[in-house]
Amino acid sequence: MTVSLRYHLSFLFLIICTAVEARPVPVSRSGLVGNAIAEFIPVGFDISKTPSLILQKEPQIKSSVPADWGIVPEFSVNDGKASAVVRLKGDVSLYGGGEVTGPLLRNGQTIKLWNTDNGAYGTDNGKRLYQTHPWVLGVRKDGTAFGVLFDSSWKAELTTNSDKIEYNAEGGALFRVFVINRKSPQEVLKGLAELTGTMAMPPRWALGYHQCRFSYGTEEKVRSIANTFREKNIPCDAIWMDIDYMEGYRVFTFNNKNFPNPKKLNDDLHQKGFKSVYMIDPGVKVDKNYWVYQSGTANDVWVKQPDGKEYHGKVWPGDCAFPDFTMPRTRKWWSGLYKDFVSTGIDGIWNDMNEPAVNDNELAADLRLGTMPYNTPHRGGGNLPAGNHLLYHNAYGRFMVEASRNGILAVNPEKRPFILTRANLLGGQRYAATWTGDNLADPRFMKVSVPMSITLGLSGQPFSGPDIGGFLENTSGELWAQWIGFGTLLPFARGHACAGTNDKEPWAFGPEIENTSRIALERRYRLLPYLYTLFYKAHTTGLPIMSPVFFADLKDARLRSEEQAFMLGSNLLVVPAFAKNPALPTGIWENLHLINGEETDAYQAKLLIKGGSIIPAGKVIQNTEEKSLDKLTLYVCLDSKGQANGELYWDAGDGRGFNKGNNATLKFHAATQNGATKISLASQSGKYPVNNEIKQINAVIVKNGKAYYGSGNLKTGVIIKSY
Ligand code: MIG
Repeated sequence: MTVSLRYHLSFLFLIICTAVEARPVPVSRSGLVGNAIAEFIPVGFDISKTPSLILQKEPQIKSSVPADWGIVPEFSVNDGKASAVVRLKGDVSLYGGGEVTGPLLRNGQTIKLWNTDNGAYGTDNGKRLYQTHPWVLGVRKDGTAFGVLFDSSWKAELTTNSDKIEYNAEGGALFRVFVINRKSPQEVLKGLAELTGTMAMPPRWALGYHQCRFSYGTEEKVRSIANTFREKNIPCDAIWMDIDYMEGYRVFTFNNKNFPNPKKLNDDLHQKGFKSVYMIDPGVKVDKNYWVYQSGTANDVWVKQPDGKEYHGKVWPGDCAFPDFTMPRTRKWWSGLYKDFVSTGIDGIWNDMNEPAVNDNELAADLRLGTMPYNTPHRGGGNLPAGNHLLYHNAYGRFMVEASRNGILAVNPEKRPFILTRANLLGGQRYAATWTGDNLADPRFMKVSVPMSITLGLSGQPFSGPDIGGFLENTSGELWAQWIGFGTLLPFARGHACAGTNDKEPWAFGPEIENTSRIALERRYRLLPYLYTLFYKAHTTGLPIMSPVFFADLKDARLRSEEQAFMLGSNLLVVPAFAKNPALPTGIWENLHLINGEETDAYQAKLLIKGGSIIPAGKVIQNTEEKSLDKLTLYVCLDSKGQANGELYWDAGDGRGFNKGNNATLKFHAATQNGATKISLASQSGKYPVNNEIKQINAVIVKNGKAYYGSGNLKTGVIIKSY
């Protein structure tokens, strides 16, 4: 090749590269829409083409972005695909991205935002899970922080490198970017909640332990599981009905043979202090004699193919039609389906397979999508444009749970709905809690469940947890014991098992591990007052329930990637038994023992209470309907000045009264003088008569590994001398 030809070729190469190079798109408008929250709108952004499916409400620009703002997105269109880049300076720890596997610290990670039924997700195929959270949290060396929200639901890729955050959509429609720039990650997460809303306050029973299996196949089996919990005094609040309760997997039906009397079953469960949760999938069996299919057809709610024919995909029942949830009338219709169903006394709903997952194995290998084809049209309506599946796929589950929630609320307006969903979109925390899908009974999945749930909390979704014990494959007693030893301390605590696997109830692994399970669950129930307080905080502010350890000390660089241990609120540190050399915060932290014998059980996570804090704990109860607060125990760990503070939030546990002042917040304070510590009620607000429930208070000061006891009541406080 001559030099000149080579020159010409490289010149040509350059031209080709420039042709597919990103076309920069300037910002047309930007401004502050809230306290240290900036909105950046690119030229050509059209809200009627890219509606926000994430934001809680349309923000208003109030003032201009300060000149020293620093975190500014650069928009471009690259080969017809919209993208945004945020360049970073200095040392920044990156987190977020919602439901992800892999490490807590996300520097150098890429994920696909395309909700996918990705069971047994591993380090290789786990770049793409069931949910979409186009959100990154950055924490600088000094502890100040920022968050970047890409307000788009398109199929996309999100890369979090130390020098830049990149979001590349697979569609051309430009989208907005929101940047929150505040003094701490906690403040940034509050900002995220200001934009996208918070988790609705769940009913208190949802904080209890949940027992599930695919499936407890008959009413008798459900009853015997429930009875065994009570006989064995193992706390539990809910039994779950997976798909086999249905008639041929037809949603909103009951199988006559195995579930002949769901009303009676639910009543009986209630009698014993259990709640019932039933699964509902989006796929509706194509069956002309099935009322849901008939009424969906009559209401013209089904997703259609580009040629106008009804789209059918295979799921459990065989050929299914799928509600086009982008249409307001579909959501209304779907809400209405819950009326008779929930009226049988159903307490909670589980929405699964709503990525939507479609079994399309019969398609050619290169078309195997596991969902609808990309060009499947969705009709939209209301504020929503018509758009194809690439735009709406990631919002399918979110629209479904919004409709489910509204339907359940309409049946029982005085009850707090509880919905668990597998697929969701950032913002969807307003409608449903989540779990981390089909994990494997394997220590690797046990360990990764910690950073997974922390990351969900750092992405606006505080109420999550894994299938304790692992869903797929058999679980050994050793793995179960390890997992339940800390799994009961995650926000959502449910044991689950796939069809064909061994029994995975707390007693299934012999008497010793049964005892380990009991202790682990009793610890959770004792912590209910503290947990409930954290849930309320999450509901009102958007702060996570489960947090990374570095939240304890934003300036301690050692803690930034700690992902074995975690925090519950800011006063309790949890160190799972599997943790090897976890990086823990400095300062005063004392061991907290809640249950006799727990300290000798090697499977129990270590609990550490922070110096200067008071943790309210209840008594051991078998379910959350039982009164927990008498006696109330205040665990106290004094700071170097002999002081401590703590808080308890309480209300009726269900209903909407808590929103109208029928709640109680008690603040406790401990102060030390002349060797005696007085622990007392410092303030009380709210109308809920919690004082009737707390007749006695026990206080326990933990210091240098020893415990010192005293008792009193709300009026007298507690005085502990000589320790
Ligand atoms: O194709 O309903 O993730 O928890 O047990 C599997 C049966 C469908 C997937 C869920 C799992 C559930 C299972 N479902």
